[in-house]
Amino acid sequence: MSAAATSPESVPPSGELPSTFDFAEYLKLSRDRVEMALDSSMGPERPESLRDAMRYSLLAGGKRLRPILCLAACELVGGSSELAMPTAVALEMIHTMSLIHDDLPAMDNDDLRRGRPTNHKVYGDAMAILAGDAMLSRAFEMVAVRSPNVPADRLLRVVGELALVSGAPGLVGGQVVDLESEGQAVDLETLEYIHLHKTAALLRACVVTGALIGGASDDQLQAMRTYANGIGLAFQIIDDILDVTASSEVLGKTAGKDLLADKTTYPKLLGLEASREKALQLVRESKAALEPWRNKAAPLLALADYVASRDC
Ligand code: GRG
Repeated sequence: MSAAATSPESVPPSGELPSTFDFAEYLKLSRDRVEMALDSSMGPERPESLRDAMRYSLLAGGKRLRPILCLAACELVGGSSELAMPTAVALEMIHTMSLIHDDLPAMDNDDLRRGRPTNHKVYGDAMAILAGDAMLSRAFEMVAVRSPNVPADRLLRVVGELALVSGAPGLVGGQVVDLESEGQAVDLETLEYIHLHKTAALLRACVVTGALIGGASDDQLQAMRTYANGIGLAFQIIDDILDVTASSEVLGKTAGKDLLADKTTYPKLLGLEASREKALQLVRESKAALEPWRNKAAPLLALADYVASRDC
C-alpha cells in the first residue's frame, strides 16, 4: 500500500480505515511528523549550552511510541492529530527527561542511551539535571502556551494528567520504589506497582490526553484507560525480557543491567516464557477494550501488537 493510502488525510470520511492498513508505513509517517515537531519545539534559545544538552537527548531518536499513541488516540475519537501534536511533544519531553535523570550516577548510572553516550557523560551531571528540569517545564509550556485551537477546558485536563503522571502518583513514585527495592526480595505486587508507575502511567497519559484533546466521552476515556493499562504493563514486561535476551547494540542501552543491579523483574519471578505469555495476554485484553471502534482502531490495535513484538 502506498504512503498516501494510509496518511491521516486519506482516512475515508466514515472514519473507517482500509482493511489493509499498512502499519509500517503508518509508523514511519507518524515518526517523521513527530521528529519535525520535536525539532521545532526547541528554538534558537539561550543559554546555548542548555539548549545543546536538551536537543542532544530529545533529538536522539527513540521509538517515539508515546507521542504516536497520543496522536492515534486523538484521531480515534474523531479529533485532528494536528491539535494533539504539542501534547504529543510534551509527552516525549517528559519521557526523555525521565531517561536523562534515570541514567544519572545517583539513579541507574548508565553510560549508553538511544545508541549514544548518556546526557551526563557528555554534558556533566549538573547540566544533565538542569536539561531534564528545563525539559519538564517545557512540556507544560507546550500544552498551556503552545497549543492553539484546543479548548481551554480540555487543555486544563491535559495539564492535570501530565502533573499527576510526572509526580509522586506516577514516574517519581515508581522510581522511588524501584530504587528502594534494589537488592531486596520483591514480590509480584511490588514489581507491578513499580512497572505501573514507572512505565505504564506515562503510556496511559499519552492515550488519555490524546483522547481528551479529541473530545472523547467518559465511556471512550474509560476504554482508552483499559487499553493503555494493558499495553503499559506489557511494554515493561517486554523491556525486562529484552534486557536479558537482546544486545546493547540492538537496544541502544546497556543490556543485562537488571541482573547486574540485582533487580527483580518479570523474567526473574516468572521465567521468560511465562513473562512472554503474560505480556501477550495483556495485549489481548488491551485490544478487546477497543472493540467498539472496530477497524477504525487499526492504528492503536497495531501499536498494541508492536508493544508485544518489538525487539528494541
Ligand atoms: C518525571 C519529574 C520526573 C522524574 C523522573 C527518573 C524517573 C523520575 C523515572 C524513571 C522512569 C523510567 C526511566 C522508566 C523506564 C521506562 C522505559 C521502559 C523506558 C524505555 O522506553 P523506550 O523503550 O525508549 O520507549 P525510547 O528510547 O525508544 O524512547
